[in-house]
Amino acid sequence: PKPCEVTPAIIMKTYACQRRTPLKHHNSFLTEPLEILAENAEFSENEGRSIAFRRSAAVLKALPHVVRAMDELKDLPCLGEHSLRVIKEILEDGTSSEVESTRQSEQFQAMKALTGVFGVGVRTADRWFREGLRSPLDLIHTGQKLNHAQQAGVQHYNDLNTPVTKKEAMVISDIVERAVKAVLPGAIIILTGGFRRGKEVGHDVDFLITHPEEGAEERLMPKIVNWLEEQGLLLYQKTTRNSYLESKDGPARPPSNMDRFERCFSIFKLEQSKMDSDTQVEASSYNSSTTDGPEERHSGSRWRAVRVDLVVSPYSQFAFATLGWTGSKLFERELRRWAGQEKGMSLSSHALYDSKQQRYLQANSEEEIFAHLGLEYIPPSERNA
Ligand code: DGT
Ligand code: MG
Repeated sequence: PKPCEVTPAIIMKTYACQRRTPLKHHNSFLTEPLEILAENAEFSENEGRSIAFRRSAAVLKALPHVVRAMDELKDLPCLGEHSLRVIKEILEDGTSSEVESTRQSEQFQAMKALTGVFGVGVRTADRWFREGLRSPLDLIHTGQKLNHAQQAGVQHYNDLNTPVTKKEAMVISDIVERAVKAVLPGAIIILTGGFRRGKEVGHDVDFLITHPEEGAEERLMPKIVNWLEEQGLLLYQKTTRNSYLESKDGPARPPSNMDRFERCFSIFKLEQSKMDSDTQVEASSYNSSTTDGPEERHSGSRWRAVRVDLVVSPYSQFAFATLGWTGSKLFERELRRWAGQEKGMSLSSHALYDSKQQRYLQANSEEEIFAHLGLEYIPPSERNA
């Protein structure tokens, strides 16, 4: 070793979309507690506070080493006073009292359980909490009025809270591919969301579908859904129609970051082989009955419920949709913030609008979008902010 080797200073950029954030990092012992506080802030609808904790956690995820002392953090961006206090406590005592009491709190646990029901958001969960409800079972016992999504959410609660494996995602990919190819030959289907970023498990499986011939994708979703329903593969689905295309004056500037694609929130019935349900998952549910009673489950667990999101995009918006649906959620948020605050642009999953030039910037790939934004290209596997 050279005599006076100096550790090079780490240059940590401010926006998560300027940095590489791998899936596996060195500081989970700090990021997980910070994300508990972020989640708790979301439960009380304190978005600013939640984002602050998530940004702090994201900076630590991008560090190439384990944090051992507070002075290693002094030149890092995004670490607010509160996050630093929590980090300090963990470095000194091994745990943070605030995080541990949050984890143990009745409110946090109830909100986690209630928002864990598919179709239930923070508002509804909070109302139920204030009415004294604590778990999905309480919803049944007190005879709460539930919409269709929530009914499915309660019915398949355990399955939907069991992480989806990559293997299961691959089986579902095959099914979706068969469905789409059957109703629109030549269509393109990509796996987006966490699995595209290299995650081993997810809470759902996300797909984006398009066709190279612009317009061929219109009204595609009902056909896909029909095909899946005919095969008995769906336990629940709700399709929302694209309203972006239908606005009066052509592609209006997207009003918010909520996108307007044709989208299907669904729950798949995934057949599992009886022999070895851990290692062999099969997509063989042709002419399976629609029995969804627990009897079938107890006598061998032959299928399980999995959340699947399908999105259809016109070809001209496909690059934007791909970028927008790959995540992570914080990475997406940071991209939009960068575009707005640093570039005077407005980015959505449909388009990129340049306010200075007063025009849309076209792109055929994610690389081109990063280039328009003046950002170094970050591949999906390093968007795990
Ligand atoms: P997961 O499923 O928990 O393993 O993690 P992700 O990263 O797959 O998260 P997910 O499935 O909630 O969403 C995938 C990405 O899609 C997410 O990073 C942001 C984007 N996304 C989700 N919902 C919407 C939406 O309503 N509009 C838009 N534009 N993007 C969305
Ligand atoms: Mg996902």
